[in-house]
Amino acid sequence: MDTWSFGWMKEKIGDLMVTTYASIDSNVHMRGVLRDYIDYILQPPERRPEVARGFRYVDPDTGVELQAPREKPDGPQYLVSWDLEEISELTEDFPQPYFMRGRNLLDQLHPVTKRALLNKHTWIFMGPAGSLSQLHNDHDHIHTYVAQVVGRKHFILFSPVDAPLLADVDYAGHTTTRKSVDPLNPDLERFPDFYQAEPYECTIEKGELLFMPSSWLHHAIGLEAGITVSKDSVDHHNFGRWFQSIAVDKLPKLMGRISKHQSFVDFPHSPAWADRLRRDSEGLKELQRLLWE
Ligand SMILES: O=C(O)CCC(=O)C(=O)O
Ligand SMILES: [Fe+2]
Repeated sequence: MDTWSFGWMKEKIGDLMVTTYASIDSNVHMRGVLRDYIDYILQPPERRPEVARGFRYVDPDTGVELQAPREKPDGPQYLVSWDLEEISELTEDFPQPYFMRGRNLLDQLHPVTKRALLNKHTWIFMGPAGSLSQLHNDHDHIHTYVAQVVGRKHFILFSPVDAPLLADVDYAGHTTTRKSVDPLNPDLERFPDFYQAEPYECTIEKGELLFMPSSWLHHAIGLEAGITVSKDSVDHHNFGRWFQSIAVDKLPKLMGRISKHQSFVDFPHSPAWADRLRRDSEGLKELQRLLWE
């Protein structure tokens, strides 16, 4: 069986618990098993239930089960940014494309460092027709590629130069989530200069790959039931912005994560600040105050 078919996924990893969102930006989260989610994806839209069989709404922060979503779902259930590194036999199918081979800093980091500092860098997006990723740019100014494995997906991209016309952006031109324009239905009161921005549109099909350089904004919508894999990269073009983002802007978060990481916990002579942060959550707050106030 084709490894990357829905059938293979159901058979080999169908028991996995997954969390789906009502769009990349949604606070409506649902939890259930992958097998039931794939059945939901493959149902014709007119017969698709509101929630996949066996799935339950969960609180986005605590994961605790909810009777009803806290807001209206803005799209069908979407398995967003699922960590492909959980499924090691599949990760190997996604090396860097030829133009990034040997120059992606993230590939050269020790796996433990990468996990502790940076979390995950290879993602799957899986969903039915209509799966929605609202306009955003990616975390920490990474470059990314999206590889279409099953189905077709439509993308609208904008250059970072146009970002202020399309979204609330921070000092580094990075979008603040949930605040960008919907390019398919722009709110011209909030984004009066939307039509001055230049959109680039494309549809990617099975076997095609779209490379999105650091800070390019993108909006994606599934045209069919599909699977997309995306992989991050950092090279000399975005190193400065990436480093600024992970090591300066997110320093408190980063230190909290490092201090709790297994490799530090196991290490008998960890620095005093790491010990303190581990034992004392107030320590982290204090550090945050020091850095930000
Ligand atoms: O496929 C999608 O819905 C969005 C992909 C994306 O935003 C990404 O890989 O950065
Ligand atoms: Fe993205």
